[in-house]
Amino acid sequence: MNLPSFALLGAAPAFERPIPVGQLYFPAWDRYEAAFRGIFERQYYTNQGPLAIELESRLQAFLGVRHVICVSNATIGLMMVAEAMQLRGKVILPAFTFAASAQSLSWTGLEPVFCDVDKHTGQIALDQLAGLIDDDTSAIMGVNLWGGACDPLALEALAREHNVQLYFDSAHAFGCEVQGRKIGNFGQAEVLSFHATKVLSAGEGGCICTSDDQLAARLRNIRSSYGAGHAVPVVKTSNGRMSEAQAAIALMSLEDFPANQANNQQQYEAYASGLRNVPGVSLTVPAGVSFSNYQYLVCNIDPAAFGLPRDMVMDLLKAENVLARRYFYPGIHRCTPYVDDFPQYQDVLPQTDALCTSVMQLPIGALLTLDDIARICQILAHAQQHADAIAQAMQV
Ligand code: T4K
Repeated sequence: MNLPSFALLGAAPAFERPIPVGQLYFPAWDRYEAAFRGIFERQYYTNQGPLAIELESRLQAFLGVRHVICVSNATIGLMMVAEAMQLRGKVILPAFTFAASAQSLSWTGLEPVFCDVDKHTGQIALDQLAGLIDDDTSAIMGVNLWGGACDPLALEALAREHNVQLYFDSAHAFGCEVQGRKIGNFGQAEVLSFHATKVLSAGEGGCICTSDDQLAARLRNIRSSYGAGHAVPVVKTSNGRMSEAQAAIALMSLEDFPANQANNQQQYEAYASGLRNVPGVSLTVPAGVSFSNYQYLVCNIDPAAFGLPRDMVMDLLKAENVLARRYFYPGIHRCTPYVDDFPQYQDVLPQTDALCTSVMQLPIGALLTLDDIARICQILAHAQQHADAIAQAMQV
């Protein structure tokens, strides 16, 4: 590729259609049709219908967990867990996460305490956690990031030692294993996302996993103010029900998880080999897991070695119709309302701030071929080779 052929500089884009990040798996139409015909025949749209019940029981078997409570999305799942665990005061979580992790605390009247992350893995910095626990701390929320894990076994030991509760935002971690144990089996509860961009998709959806019978009963009551079976006293109820349409899609996606995981892993390896010799691009290996879903392709751009800053690389890719994303930017501590309410975190999370400026997600998943990946790697390699000229042309 010669310099003038970059789309950012006026050439035709490398891809005719935008290539998004995210799994975005769409099972064959005839399977959709059959599943949705069943919903029409039963004339039952929602509220613990047969597909939602089947999904919960299949997930329990797949994950090896006692209770799976399906919900309409992971954000509401996190809010429900904070409420059901009867948390008070402060909850420690990483600042390097999606807004929903912290927002779920705001919705339940809890104070977030932001912890920094490890600069290599992006996972919560274990060595800093103990120093953040005080008398007002009721829980730690671990976030299992990018198909990796934040050392849930070490977190369990730490939570026990300090007598605080522990739960996980495992939105990114469906199917991942830590020392052979599936995500979903750690802490008091874990929340998984089944958003369309995730490896297990319900379009929108998620689930809560727990082995605690009482917590599960409270969660079922909070999920829905009626039709919840065994009633227990809860202060608040909501509507976190998963519809039959969502459950139908998730059941197909669950069946195809092994194939989608294998496809992601093959794509990860293709990126690893395609980018191996590109200066300034380093791939993040899924951390702390014995098995990953490989649902995110995360790389770091070192501007000095690459010759361009991360955001310029993203602009260049976008012009080629490659929709790379910055998960996450900015850190939650720099977002409203936390930036105003908790100014004490502005200068104490250096690794979070550094990752926010260097991390970039590239497309991986069902919409992509290995040829597409080879082209994306080629674009990056050529951009790096022509970085000086591109920077000059773009007047960086
Ligand atoms: N905790 C963590 C750590 C999380 O990362 C998330 C969500 C949650 C909790 C909460 O989970 P949920 O409540 O969402 O279940 C996305 C997702 O919406 C969100 O699920 C995800 N994490 C977050 C990291 O990313 P966006 O705004 O970047 O995604 P969106 O909708 O723009 O989609 C990405 C790309 O895919 C775009 O280029 C558009 C394309 N796309 C998307 C959909 C849904 C398609 O082409 N087709 C589609 O159907 O937030």
